[in-house]
Parts: sequence; C-alpha cells; structure tokens
Amino acid sequence: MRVFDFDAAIVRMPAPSVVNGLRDGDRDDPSHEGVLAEHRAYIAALEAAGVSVEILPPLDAFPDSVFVEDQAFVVPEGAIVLRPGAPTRIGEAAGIAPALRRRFARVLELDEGHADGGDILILPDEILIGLSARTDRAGAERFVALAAELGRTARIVETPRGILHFKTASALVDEETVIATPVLAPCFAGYDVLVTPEGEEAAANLVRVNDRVLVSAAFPRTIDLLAARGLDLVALDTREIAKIDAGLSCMSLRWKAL
Ligand code: CIR
Repeated sequence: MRVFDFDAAIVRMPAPSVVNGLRDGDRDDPSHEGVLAEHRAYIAALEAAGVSVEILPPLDAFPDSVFVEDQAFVVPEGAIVLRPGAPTRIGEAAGIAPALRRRFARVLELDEGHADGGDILILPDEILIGLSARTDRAGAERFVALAAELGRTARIVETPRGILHFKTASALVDEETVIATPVLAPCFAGYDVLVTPEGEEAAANLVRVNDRVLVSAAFPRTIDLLAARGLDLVALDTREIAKIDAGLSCMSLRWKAL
C-alpha cells in the first residue's frame, strides 16, 4: 500500500462563519457561496479518484472548522485527535473526535502542547512534523510518541518562519518525489524535489490521492511541471479558500481502511 492510497475521507461542510476564517494580514473575506463551490468540487475530485467521502455538518461556532486536516492525524491503524494551536480553533478537535471514534478502532489524543495537522507530512519512510506558530515542541514531541504507538516513525523539523504550516509549502507527489518551495526544498534529502516556480509557492499545497494529483488551478507553471512528469492532474479552484490561508490538503482527512 502506498501512503497516498486512500479509499475513505472525512470532510466538513463550510459554515456561513467561514467568511471570518483566520488569515495573516487583512485580505478580503471569502464568500460563503464561493467556499461552498470550491468544497463541492473538491469532494467530487476525491470521489472521482476512488475515495468514499463522509460529509460532516457545518459548525458555525468555528469559522475554520472546514479545515479538518488540522484537527486530527489519520493512518489505517488509527487516529490521533490533535490540539490546534490557534485559540479559536482548539475546540474543533472535540468536533471531529466522535466521527473518528465511529471509523477507527484506535483513537489516541494529543494531551500536551499544540499541533496542527497541516504541519504533519506523511512520507513513505517517515512522518515529518514541523514546528510552527501553531505546532509547539511539547505538542510535536507528544505527537511523535503517539505516532509510535500507531507503529509510525515521526521526526520533528522546523516550519520556516512566516509559513503557516509545513504543508503550506510541501507535499508528496509520488513515492520518490516531493514538491516544495525553495526554502523547504533542503528538508527532503533523498527525494527528487520539484521546486515551485517563483510566485507559485502556494502550489506546493497539493494532494496526491491514489493515481491523481489535486492541484490548485491558479498555478499554470506548476501544472506544466507536474504534467511533464506524466501525472494525472485535477486542477481545482482555490481562490476563495486562499483568502483565508488554506489550500487543498487542509479540507480532508484521508486514509485507507484496513
Ligand atoms: C487557519 O489559519 O487556521 C485557517 N484559516 C487555514 C488553515 C489551513 N490549514 C492547513 O493548511 N492545513
């Protein structure tokens, strides 16, 4: 089984409050309708790639709750409920936990520090967790211990300053290839690293799902780079979620059921 072979996913509908989602700086609010349309297309792309998607209802009390990736970590062997590092997001974890308990026999809980799933990158041979403004050392160390309980080796790295999450700037493309922004490229010794073209750094937040690669439609040079590798690409509109610092990985939790 490849680490990007998935047959199940959980997503959460964007609530009307998504217009108040966290963002760095004072970018315009996204529209609820626009986020809904991007979310709908994302679910369709997961399904077309062979994934069965469970759709949870919106949580209006949590504007960023559509970004379920930050709330938990999942692998076929089990799940870890995380503790998101933004004060307005920490309550999201309690919202995802019941769904995980329904789907996984083993559900562990991060009980120290903070960690966002956006800082956790699953590679074929190990898992990287980046320290960031959202993921602190206590949370990362506890995550490493809990991942070991699920039979996984995780290693702590640094998310460069000014980057929201480690996966804002990197993703696994295939078993030998990673895409990363120039600043994160040195983290991936031993991998074939595709470096995002200048001005297209946000394209690094793509998602490999089975034989498809879901990529933002906003980055034509990155799309050309990936297409030249013969990858099966699905270009998705991310203009609304980008206004609140989000990309494609953050809208689902994905795994292969055992
Ligand atoms: C936040 O700042 O937490 C949200 N507005 C965006 C979260 C994006 N999550 C991710 O990349 N994993």
